This record gives sequence, structure tokens and C-alpha cells, in this order.
Amino acid sequence: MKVDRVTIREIRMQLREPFEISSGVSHDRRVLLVTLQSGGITAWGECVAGETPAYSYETTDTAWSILTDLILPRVSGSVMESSADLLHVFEGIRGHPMAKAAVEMAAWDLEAKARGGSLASLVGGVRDCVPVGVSIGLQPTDDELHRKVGDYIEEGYARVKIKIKPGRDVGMLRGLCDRFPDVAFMADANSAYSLEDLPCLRELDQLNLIMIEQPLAHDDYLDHARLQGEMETPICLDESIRSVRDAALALELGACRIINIKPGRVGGLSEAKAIHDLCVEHDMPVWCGGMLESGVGRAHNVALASLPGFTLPGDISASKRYWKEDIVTPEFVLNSGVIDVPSGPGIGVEVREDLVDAWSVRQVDF
Ligand code: OSB
Ligand code: MG
Repeated sequence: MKVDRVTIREIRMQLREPFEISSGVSHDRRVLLVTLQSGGITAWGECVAGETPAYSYETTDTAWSILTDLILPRVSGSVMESSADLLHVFEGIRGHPMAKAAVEMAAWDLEAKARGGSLASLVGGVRDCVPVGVSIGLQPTDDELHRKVGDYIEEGYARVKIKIKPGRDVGMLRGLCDRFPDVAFMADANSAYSLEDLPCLRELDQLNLIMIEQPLAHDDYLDHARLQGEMETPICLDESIRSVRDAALALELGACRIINIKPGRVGGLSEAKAIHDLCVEHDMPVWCGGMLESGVGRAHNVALASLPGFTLPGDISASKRYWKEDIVTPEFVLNSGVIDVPSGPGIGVEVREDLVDAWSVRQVDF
């Protein structure tokens, strides 16, 4: 298959409400969409980089620069049978996995559509629906948090992730567990703590959380291993796992007992699959994280989460949890705690090009 045309667009999508984590707050998302066209097929990928370099050093603007200056000119006109044939376009580019993933995932969609099968079956998925939860940002008051949690439980989310930071942790979570004793809660610190906070982390350990996600620095495998040695609650790594080598390091050191896999964070679906396979081999449970994606990124996440090792509910919520209107049809909906895996060709949802055009603020074609 020859790639006839490559397009990158930045679209602005307004979140229904701001999403605050320990390192900052997102209001509107600046989403990059990559389109590959080949023999009448249009394939889609999304870049998950944030607006600021808080979660990762990558941003919408660094990804735009790497993609438009270096990667996309090499993709246009190239011949590929699968995403593996794409590796040469990343040569000489260290890092920037979120920029690379946007193209890599579009190539998977292209291959699946060319073969006429679903992306989920092409990546090795075995499930027709995936268990999902919801991730709730920091709220100004406990009352507000209780109201939100109550609403999401009513909508059918079976597992609820709460963002924490120093000062908004033990008391807040204890109140929540008392109020909703039957709900499976977990906490995500986005690297807001250090081992100096051990007394506080030990208190969190008493709350029977299903896991504590990324308590310590993004590059601190050693202290995560020390902390896991002190804690009953499983530690889950998110920011720390950028590749299968990071996952191998975490396994070797005992730095966590669970891994959050986001294909956009690790350079695409091939690396995500490799991390999944390594974790399955070592009996390490994994789940699929989220980055406030549009329906395009969500479709890729759902396909990945249909692999057998994804035994824990993902941060893959319904379209309407994020957006008034999503850019795919049908939108993703929650069905008693699960989201169905689309079975149509490729990502299995149609992209609403009318909305993409209307919301686009810049575009380059190659
Ligand atoms: O740490 O998992 C995270 C969103 C943006 C950046 C980092 C994270 C998140 C989430 C949201 O928790 C998950 C979702 O997309 O629902
Ligand atoms: Mg996280």
C-alpha cells in the first residue's frame, strides 16, 4: 500500500468541565489528528500530548513540530504493508513517543481497513466488550467530589479513580470510602509525593484502595520499589512506563504490581502490545489508561484493551463523560460497566469530518 496523502490537523475540543490533576489543569484540549490516505482508505491516529509539559515533556506544539518537520514528510509516498514498515520514519528521532504514536496508530488502522477486519482483532484482541471505570479530577470541595462520584456510580461506572495531591489525600479518600463503602476506589497522584511523605502514604495504605497510581517521580524506579516493599496496596506505574524496557526494569526491581498501558504514551500499539505480552508472561495485571482522548484515540484504546491481559477496568469512559459532542459516530457509550469493542473495519467508528473541519485551527498536507 502506498500512502498517497498524509494530513495533520489541530482541532480544539472543549471539555465538558476542567480536569485537574496534581501537576495542572486542562480546560480545552488541543488534539492533533493524523490521517493517512491510501487507495481510497482513510485511516486515523491521535496524538495524546497535553497542552503543557506537565505529565510528559511532550506537548501539542512539540508533537506538531516533530511530526511536520521530520516524520510526516517521510511517511508521505512511502509503501507499507503494516505498521512495522513504518520504523524507518522514526530513525534518528530520540524520544517523542506521543508524536510517533499518532502515526503508528494510524498505520494500524490503515492495515486493518485494508484487510477488512477490525483493529481489535488485528492487534490480537479476544473480548467483544471491555470493563471500564472513570477518572475524576481534583475537586474544590469534598461535597463536590461526593456529588460527582455519586453521579458516575449512578451512570454505571464500577471503578472510580480519584486524583490526589498532598493536602487532598487521606482525609478526602477516607470520607469517600465511608460514604460509598461498596465502590472500588483507586488514587492517582501523578508523581506528587516523595519518600519523605511515607507517613502519609502509609495512611493511604490503610484505605483498601485497589491501587495507588504513580505516587513518586516519573523517573524514580528505585524509590517506587522501596515504597512497594513498604506497602500492602499495589502500586501502579503510569508516567514511568514509556517502553517495554521500562516495564522490564519495573518488573525486575519490584517497582509496582500493576501497569497502566497507554498506547499514546509508549509510542503506539506495537510497543503497548509488547508491554502487555511481557506483563502477561510475568503475571503482572495491566489496564488501559486514558489521556482525555477524542473518539479516535478512544477507539484505539478500546481495541488494545480487548487483549487478554487487560483484566482490570480501563480509564476508557463514554464519549459524553468528556465531550458535548464527540468526533466519531457512533459515540462510545457505557453499557452496565463495559464499553463494546467496535467490530467494523479498522477503528470501527466513523470520523465526523464535518466536526473535524469546523473545529480545525491548522492543517498541513503532505
Ligand atoms: O494520569 O492517567 C492520568 C488524564 C490526563 C493526563 C494524565 C492522566 C489522565 C487521566 C484521565 O487520569 C483518564 C481519562 O482519559 O479518562
Ligand atoms: Mg495516571
